[in-house]
Amino acid sequence: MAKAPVAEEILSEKFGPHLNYKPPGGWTDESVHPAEKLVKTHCCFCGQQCGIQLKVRENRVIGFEPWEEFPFNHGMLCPKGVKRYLQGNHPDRLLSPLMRSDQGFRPASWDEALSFTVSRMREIQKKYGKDAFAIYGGASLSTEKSYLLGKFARVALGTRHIDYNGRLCMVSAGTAYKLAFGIDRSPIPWSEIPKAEVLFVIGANIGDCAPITTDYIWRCRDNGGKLIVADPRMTPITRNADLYLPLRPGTDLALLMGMLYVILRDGLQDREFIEQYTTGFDAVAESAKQWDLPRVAEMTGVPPESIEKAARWIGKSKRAIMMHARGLEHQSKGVENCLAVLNIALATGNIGRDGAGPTMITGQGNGQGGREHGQKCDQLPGQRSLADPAAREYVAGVWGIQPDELPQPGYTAEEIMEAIHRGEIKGLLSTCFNPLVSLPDANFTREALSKLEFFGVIDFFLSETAHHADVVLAGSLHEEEDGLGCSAEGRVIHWQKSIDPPGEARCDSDIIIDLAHRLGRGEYFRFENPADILEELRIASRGGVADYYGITYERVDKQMGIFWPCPSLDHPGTPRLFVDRKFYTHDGKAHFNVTEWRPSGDPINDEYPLFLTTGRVVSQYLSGTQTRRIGALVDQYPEPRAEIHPRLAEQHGIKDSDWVTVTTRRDDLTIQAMVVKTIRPDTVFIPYHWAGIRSANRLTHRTLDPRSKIPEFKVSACRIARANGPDPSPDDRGAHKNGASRGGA
Ligand SMILES: Nc1nc2c(c(=O)[nH]1)N[C@H]1C(S)=C(S)[C@@H](COP(=O)(O)OP(=O)(O)OC[C@H]3O[C@@H](n4cnc5c(=O)[nH]c(N)nc54)[C@H](O)[C@@H]3O)O[C@H]1N2
Ligand SMILES: Nc1nc2c(c(=O)[nH]1)N[C@H]1C(S)=C(S)[C@@H](COP(=O)(O)OP(=O)(O)OC[C@H]3O[C@@H](n4cnc5c(=O)[nH]c(N)nc54)[C@H](O)[C@@H]3O)O[C@H]1N2
Ligand code: SF4
Ligand SMILES: [Mo]
Repeated sequence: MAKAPVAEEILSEKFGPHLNYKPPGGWTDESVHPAEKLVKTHCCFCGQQCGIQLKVRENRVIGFEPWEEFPFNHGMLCPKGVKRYLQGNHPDRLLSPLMRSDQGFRPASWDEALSFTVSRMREIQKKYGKDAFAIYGGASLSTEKSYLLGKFARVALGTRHIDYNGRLCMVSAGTAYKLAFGIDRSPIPWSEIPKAEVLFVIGANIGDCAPITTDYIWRCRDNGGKLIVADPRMTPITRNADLYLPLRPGTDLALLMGMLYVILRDGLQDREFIEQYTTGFDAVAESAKQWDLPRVAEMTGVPPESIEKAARWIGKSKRAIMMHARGLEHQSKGVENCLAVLNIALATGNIGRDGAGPTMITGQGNGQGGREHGQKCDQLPGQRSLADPAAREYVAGVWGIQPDELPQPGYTAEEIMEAIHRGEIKGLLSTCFNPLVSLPDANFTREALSKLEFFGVIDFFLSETAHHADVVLAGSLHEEEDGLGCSAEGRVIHWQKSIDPPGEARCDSDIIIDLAHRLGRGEYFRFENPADILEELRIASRGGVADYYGITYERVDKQMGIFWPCPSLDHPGTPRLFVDRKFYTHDGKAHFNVTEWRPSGDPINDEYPLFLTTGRVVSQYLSGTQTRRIGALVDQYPEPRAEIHPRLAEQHGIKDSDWVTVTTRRDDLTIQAMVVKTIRPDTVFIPYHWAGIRSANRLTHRTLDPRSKIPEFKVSACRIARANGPDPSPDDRGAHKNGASRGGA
C-alpha cells in the first residue's frame, strides 16, 4: 500500500519547489509550523497595500495571518496576497552578487562587485560626460529607497537621467491631477466610495487588479449606488453594473467629451461651484460643442442612449465618484483622457465634499510613495519640481550642496532606453525594474540593452533584464528592510522589517549608500538605517506639496496609517483633499483644461484591422518576476492567452484553446486563444506578465503621450490567424531574431 503523503509533501506538490524551508532537524510537527513572531506589515503586490501579518521563524517568513484591525482591508486578501509570503524562500533567490564571465554569471564578493561597478561608472562618466550614466528606479521600493535613489543620481553621480517604472504606470493620471489640482494624489480615501450615488469606473479592471476595492464598490451598491463601467472588456465587476459602455480601445476622450456635451446641453453643471472655485470653464464648454452624440457614438461604438444615460446619472446625482486606471491612461492621449474625467468632475462640482470626486487607482505596491520624493526625472522630494529655482535652492540646502550642482531634469524611462539605443547613454544601473518585459517593443529594448558599455542591476531574482547585466547586486525583499509605503488612497503605511536578507544578500539601501561612499560622496550619505533616511526625507519634503514632515514610523503604527500632507508632528493627516475647496494650484482654484483629440500612434488599417490591448490577470503581478515563481499562482493562469470574441474566432476558424498568431507592425506572438463573449469583437486582449516568446510587449509600440511620456500599451493595431502550434524554437527566438542578446531571455 502506498504511504500516505505527509503534509509537507502535499504542500510541496501543491506549491512547487519554492516551499523549500526546513528547520535544521526537520519539522517536528507536520501540520503546524509555529511562528516565533507575527509582524504587522503590508502586501507587496499592488497599490492597495492591504495589511497582513507575516509569520516569522528562524529568519524566514513561513506564512501569514490576517490583520483584522487594519482599516483598509480588515484582514481580507486577494489570491496574490495569500501567496505573497511564498517568494522569500524561493531557491532562485539571489544570495550573493553575480558578475558576468565568459561562462555566464559567477558569484562575486561585495567588494569586487561594487568596486567594479564604481570603476565603470567613473570611466563612463569621464569618457562621455556625467549624463552618459543613467539610473532606473522602481515603485515597489520603499519611499525611503526612492528618495535615496533620487539623491544618489543627483548628488553621488551628478547625472540628469534618473527615472522609474512608474513612468509606465501612474504618470498620465499624475500629470492631469497636477494640472487640474496642483497635486498628484487621489483626492479621496476609499471610505468615500460607499457614499457615492453613482460610481463611474473607466479603464479599470477592479475585480482582477484592485480586488479588495470591489468590497467598497459592493458596499456602494448595497447603499443604492449605481455602477457604470466603461471598458472594451466586460471585466468581472461589470456583471453587477447598472450600465456598461463597451467602448472601442483608444476612444475614451470622445466618450468623456460626449458625456460633458450632454451635461452642458441639459444644464446639469454646478454653476455656483464653477464660478467660485474653478478657472477655464468657458474654453472647455466651447470645446465640448463639437462632441455631439452621433459623432461620439460613431467613434466609440457605444450607443448614444447609453452615453446620454451615463452623463445624466452623473449630472443629476448629488454625489458621483469617477475611478480610473491604466485602461484610460496607457494611451498616447492618456493625460487628455484623465483631464476629460476631471473636467466632468469639476463641471458637476463633484470634488471636495463627501462621497464625491475623481480618483485614480494607483497600481504598484508603492506606486504612490514612489512618485513623491525624487526618483522621477523632473522631481525633487515633496513632489517639488526640479525646474523650480526655489525648490532647487531648498533641497540643495538640505543636502548641503549648491543649487547649481543639481542637474537639470533628464529623460523619462522609455526616453532613457531610446538614448541607450542611439548610443548617447552608455551605462545604466537599474533597481526594481524589469524593462525587457515591461517596456513596449521588447525587441527594441533588447537591442538597446546589448549596446550598453556597463549594465548593473539590483534585484533579488535574476529577472529577464538582469540576464543582460554585467553585475547583479543581490538586493532585498519588501520584508527585509523597514520603510514607508503609500497606498492608492494616499495613506502612508509602515512596511515593518520582518527578517534580514538571506546569505550575502544586502538591503537595497545599504548597497546604494555603499556605492555613494565608494564614489567619494560619502559625506552626503551618512545614513545608518532607513530611519536616518526618513529623518532627512521629512525635512527635504517639508513645505512641499507632499509634505511628510509630521510622519514618523511610530505615528504611522499608532494611527494605522497617516494620509499626507502631514506638515507637523501634531497634524492628524489629510484623508480627503480640498475639504475647504482650496486647491494646490498657484491661484488656489481648480483648473479646467481643454483637451485635444489625437489618434493612436499605431492606427488600424486593412492590414492590421483589429485593436490589440494588453493588461493583467488576477493571479500574476507585473513583469511576473515574482509571481511566475509562485507555483500556486502559476497554476491559476499558467500561460498568456489571447482573449477573442466568438464572432471573431469564428471568422478565423479558431476554437477555444487553439493556437493563434497575433501580428502587429513590430512582431508576432503565437499563444492559445481564449474565446470569450466578454470582449468586443474588434479587440484582442493579451496579459503581459510573461517574457521571451510569451511576451506581449514584443507586439506593442513606442508611441508616448507627449506630456506624461507613458507608452500606449492599451492601443495597438493587429491581425490574427489560426496557428498549428507554438513557435518551434521557443527559447532562442528573441535572440536569434535580433542577434543582440547578451544572456538568456
Ligand atoms: N492581479 C494584478 N493586479 C495588479 C497588477 C498586476 O499585475 N496583477 N498590477 C498593479 C498595477 S502596477 C497596475 S498599474 C494596476 C492596473 O490595473 P488596471 O488598469 O485595472 O489593469 P489593466 O489590466 O492594465 O487594464 C485595465 C482595463 O483597461 C481596459 N482597457 C483596455 N483598453 C482600454 C481603452 O482604450 N479604454 C478603456 N476605458 N479601457 C481599456 C482593459 O480591458 C482592462 O480591463 O493593477 C495593479 N494590480
Ligand atoms: N504591454 C504592457 N506592458 C506594461 C503594462 C501593460 O499594461 N501592458 N503595464 C505597465 C505598468 S502599469 C507597470 S507598473 C510596469 C511594471 O513593470 P516592471 O516594473 O518592470 O515590473 P516588475 O515586475 O515590478 O519589475 C520589477 C523588478 O524589480 C524587482 N523588485 C521588486 N521589488 C523589489 C525591491 O524591493 N527591491 C529590488 N531591488 N528589486 C525589487 C522584481 O523582482 C522585478 O524583477 O509594466 C508596464 N508594462
Ligand atoms: S489587493 Fe493588492 S495589496 Fe491587497 S492582497 Fe491583493 S495584491 Fe495584495
Ligand atoms: Mo502599474
